[in-house]
Amino acid sequence: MPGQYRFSFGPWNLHEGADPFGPPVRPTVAFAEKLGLYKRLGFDAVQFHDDDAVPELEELAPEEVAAKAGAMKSMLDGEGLVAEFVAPRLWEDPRGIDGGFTANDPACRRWAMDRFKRCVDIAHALDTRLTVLWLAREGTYIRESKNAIDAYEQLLEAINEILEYDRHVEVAIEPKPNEPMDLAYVPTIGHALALAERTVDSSRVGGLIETAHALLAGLDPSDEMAFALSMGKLWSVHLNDQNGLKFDQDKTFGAANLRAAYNQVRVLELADYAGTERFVGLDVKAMRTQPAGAAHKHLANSRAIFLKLVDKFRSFPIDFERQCIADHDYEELEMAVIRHLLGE
Ligand code: XUL
Ligand code: MN
Repeated sequence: MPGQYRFSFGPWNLHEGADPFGPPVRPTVAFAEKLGLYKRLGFDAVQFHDDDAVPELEELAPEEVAAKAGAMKSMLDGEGLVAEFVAPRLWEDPRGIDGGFTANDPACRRWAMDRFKRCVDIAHALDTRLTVLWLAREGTYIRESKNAIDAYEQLLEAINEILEYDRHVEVAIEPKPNEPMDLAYVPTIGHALALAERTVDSSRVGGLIETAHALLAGLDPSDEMAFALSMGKLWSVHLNDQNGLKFDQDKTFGAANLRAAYNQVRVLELADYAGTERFVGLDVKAMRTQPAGAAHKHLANSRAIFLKLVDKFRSFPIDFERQCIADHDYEELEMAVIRHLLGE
């Protein structure tokens, strides 16, 4: 029996529609209202940034952070939801302007480390071991502004410090090659898992692969996932889609390239990802044109497309595939895939 997929998304996926060229176009949805949508849309878990869980945490004393994180846990319990992970949002604070762990200013590096520890405390309060590091501004606009060799050592030291701070915490690195930076450190899962191997406890450092981020690196998301799966290190995914090498679009899963989406589902199926009990995360944005009452459809649609592609994988004529492979007739196999996806 294959495992059952469980789905997650982040509260930022229900958003007001602002982009770099225009203001919000939809009213803010209150957090409690967002939580109410999860089960209705078929989701079991919430992805958190630290300040999604505890807003304005920089203004609060440690006891207040703990109390607010506890209140958030009760809200989750009330909805029958769990937290999938908590990620430190280092990229919005002025102290993170030059990157956190790789900032040139040592005071900023200390702040980033402290913020990561607060994030781990919040994860603990929300009853999850998993933290996610999207290394947003850990990189450069111009190469000469940092020593990249030192930067990789600083990232290693930061992860080591967090592994030692909490004996149970897990760190999943979410690689992305660019945006907001011109070039980011740790651009691919290969970089992330090589770094993981050098840490003091590599068994607690893995990866989260986002479709759009792999595409922005010019790589195939399903092969990136396969690499992490082959090492037992795919601890979450951010499924979405991306129409070429542009800004990070976070389109509905499968909306730009259905064949590539099928192959991501296929690799998760081949590895029995559902059996690992890790979540299928989405990181998708509603189109700016969506009216307020319909700005959640991208989530339910992405999940539905994922499940339809699971059915496609499970109903593929496997004997025919084997025969094509035995005959080296990959043209015939390609046609069979297309026919199957077209519903013939
Ligand atoms: C940024 C991105 C983030 C992370 C969470 O491109 O994907 O939303 O997934 O911090
Ligand atoms: Mn993401």
